[in-house]
Amino acid sequence: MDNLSRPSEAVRKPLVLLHTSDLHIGSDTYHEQALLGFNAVLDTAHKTPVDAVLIAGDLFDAFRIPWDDVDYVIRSLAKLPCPVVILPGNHDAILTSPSSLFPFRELPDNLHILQAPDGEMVTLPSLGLSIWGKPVYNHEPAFRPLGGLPPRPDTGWYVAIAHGLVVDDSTDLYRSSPIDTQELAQADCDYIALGHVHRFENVTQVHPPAFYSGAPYDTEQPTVARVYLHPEKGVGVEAIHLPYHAPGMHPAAT
Ligand SMILES: [Mn+2]
Repeated sequence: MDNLSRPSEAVRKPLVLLHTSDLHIGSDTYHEQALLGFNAVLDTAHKTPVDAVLIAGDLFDAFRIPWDDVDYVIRSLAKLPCPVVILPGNHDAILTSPSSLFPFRELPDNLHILQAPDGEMVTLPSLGLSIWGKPVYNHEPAFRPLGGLPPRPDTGWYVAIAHGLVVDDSTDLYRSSPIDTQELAQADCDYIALGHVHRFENVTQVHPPAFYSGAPYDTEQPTVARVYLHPEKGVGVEAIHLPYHAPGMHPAAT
């Protein structure tokens, strides 16, 4: 056996990912709108084929929200015909507290919640896709959402998920959960799926493509991002505009 007999890098197949964030289910301020936004994301995932759904943080709004909301969200995600990878954001204490999802006993097989404080990798062999993310346990300047991104796996596509604020330079590092432009530029992966800012935004630093998906409600331009991973054409990202339901508060980042 020599090196030549080893299989080369697994063939990357074209994939379509649906990238969302900042749904804030259970919000006191816009409870119904949050559910409408979530439903719009589900509709998008059901109507057009997607290989995986990525939720880049703030799926839920707070630790104490109606259990019916949690139950509805988990059961709805379970009905999607693809894997769902969830990165807890700074509002998602319900996802990082060991016992809070206990009533489910077992979570649905297609649900992957990245809970390891130092970051966690999910590998989906059937898709040839690895996804890494570090959940927000402490929303503070010392927490670096992209810090410690592991080296690229040997095979397949590699996507990072991060929930935090992209800052222009080191003078902005007093902000909580900062992601600086150097980290974006140096990340050795194929796509960075971002959450925390409630608007669709391209923050790519030459490479790799890095986008905020925007929120599916709570903004006059609700969006979800569709990400195309193609072995020859490269990576493409488009904003899918969702219905606008009602006026609400418009925080740039909460
Ligand atoms: Mn957030």
